[in-house]
Amino acid sequence: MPFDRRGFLGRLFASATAPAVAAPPSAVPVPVQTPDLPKLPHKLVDGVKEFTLIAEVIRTSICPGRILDGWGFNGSIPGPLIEANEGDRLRIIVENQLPEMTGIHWHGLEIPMEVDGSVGLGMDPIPPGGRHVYEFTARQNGTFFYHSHFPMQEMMGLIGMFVLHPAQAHTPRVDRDFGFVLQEWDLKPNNPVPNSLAMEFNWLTLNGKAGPDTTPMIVRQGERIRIRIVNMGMDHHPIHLHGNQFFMTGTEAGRRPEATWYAENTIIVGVAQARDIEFDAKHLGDWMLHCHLPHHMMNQMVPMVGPAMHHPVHSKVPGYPQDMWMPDDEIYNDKPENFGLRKGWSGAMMGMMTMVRVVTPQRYDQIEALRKNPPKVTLPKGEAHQHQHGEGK
Ligand SMILES: [Cu+2]
Repeated sequence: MPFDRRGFLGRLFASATAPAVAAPPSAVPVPVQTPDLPKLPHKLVDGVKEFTLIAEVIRTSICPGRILDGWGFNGSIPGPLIEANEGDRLRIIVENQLPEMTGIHWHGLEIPMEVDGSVGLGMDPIPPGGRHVYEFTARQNGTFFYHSHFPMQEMMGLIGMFVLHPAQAHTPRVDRDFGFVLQEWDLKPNNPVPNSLAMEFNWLTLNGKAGPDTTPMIVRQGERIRIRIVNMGMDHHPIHLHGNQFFMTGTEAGRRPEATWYAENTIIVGVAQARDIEFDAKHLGDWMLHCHLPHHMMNQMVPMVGPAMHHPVHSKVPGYPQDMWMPDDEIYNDKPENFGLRKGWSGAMMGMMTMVRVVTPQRYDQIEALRKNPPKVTLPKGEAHQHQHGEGK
């Protein structure tokens, strides 16, 4: 897509000169979709939105056959999305079902120090079996996150996205709003417990899934899309979108002025940062969205050591083998969002990788029908579809 200079300058000009006109009431923000991740429910108690966040040990699967025994929230690694509005009074009850103390920090929020969650400075640690009530008014909007304020617990998975919506949608209003949490895992063979001391990682996930097990984003051609990405690992991730230029419209500190936007197709999401990108989905296609670090586009990397490296083929061709191609479509084709993908598609999807599928209205309706009435899933042998809740009790 060529850079749409006229459109960009037109918007820039308009934002610089047009009087501030309040958006119509229909322009409320669309809810955020986090593929493969649940949303944390809340109840309204005397005008306060009350959430219960349970830190616990969780067994999950990041790819068929690859179990992760990590730590997360409410049965999910990363934790479920917390979604609320600017101006809301929030009460978040954190229950610690971990075998050790913890404390949860609300990253990027301007709130009193006593509820910031920095253990030691503003509060005591929450002991195992204990609970702590955080209550504050949300005075910002944007993409934030929550995480354990103990670093090794972060590396075990205790992280989640926290979105605060403005009262009226930012302009241009998006039709769809997606959110992803990036994580890294060092999983040794035959050990589902991540090595939290690692500096190198062999499994890379988006919302707790490695490609091709990540669920694609489905959008209709012509819609405007926002994707929010949060990174809480050891590495910075250059996230690349195929076939579409986008604008970075927000950071972990909220919305950026439109005059500062410029076109990109790769954006570095640094550690502890959030990045919002937006684009008009003009081009039909199954467009990859992935970290571009070569190692992060892989699953189950292993060093080239040991007897296998002395095999005759290996000694004739130094460095062989390197890349692999293991399409296994049938494991994933039961997922409605994968309907209609080209044969062999799963061979291309690994590691920190997902897709934006820009589809025709007809294809969109087909996928929607499948989502409402999902096909019967036949899981292959060895599939780890376990989701044990509350193991840490
Ligand atoms: Cu990366």
